[in-house]
Amino acid sequence: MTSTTKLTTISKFLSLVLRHEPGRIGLDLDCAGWAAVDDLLAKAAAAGRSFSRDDLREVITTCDKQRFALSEDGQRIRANQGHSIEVELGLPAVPPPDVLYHGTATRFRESILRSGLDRRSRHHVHLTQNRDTAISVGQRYGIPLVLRVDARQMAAQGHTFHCSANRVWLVAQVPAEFLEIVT
Ligand code: HQG
Repeated sequence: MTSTTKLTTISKFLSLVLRHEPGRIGLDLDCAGWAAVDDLLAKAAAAGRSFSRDDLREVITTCDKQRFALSEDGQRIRANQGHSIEVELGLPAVPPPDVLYHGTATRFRESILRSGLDRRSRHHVHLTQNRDTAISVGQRYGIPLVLRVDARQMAAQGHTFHCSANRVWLVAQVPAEFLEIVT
């Protein structure tokens, strides 16, 4: 059993190289964001970030947010969402639940109410069905601001939603008219 601290460190490293900067260790991702596990292990080790295949499996299976997925044959790994680099995850469009939530920082309140939620450096705006999850996402910034998104109306007006393998709801933007402050 690997320590939680070590698993968290590996998870953060995987987020970095699988979502944002594969080039930092010379890792190749295909257009759908997959990296070969052997290549990842070798290049991580060469960069001084050694961990085993078992460590990797443990991160994937125990990670609270299920951030990473293995291919069916176990040979490839990718991040389920959260990329800033260009990848095509191939997620189908799905009808959203009526209400979704977004957790953010109270200091963004005025800007968001003025111009809506935009995707910033990521591919999509990240939304959740679970209000508590939105609170914890917001708490990363300090005092959280939780917004309710009228996803039903958005979908009715033609906005396309996707749901990642780890149940994060993804949309290109949320215009301000669909937002309401919860807390
Ligand atoms: C904000 C974590 C001002 C937006 C979390 C957010 C999530 C605006 C920030 C995942 C704005 C972007 C994603 C506007 C958007 N004015 N601020 N018009 N529009 N923003 O990190 O949603 O642990 O890219 O509210 O749990 O915070 O990495 O997005 O605060 O699921 O797996 O701009 O990251 O998951 O920040 O977090 P981010 P996020 P992981």
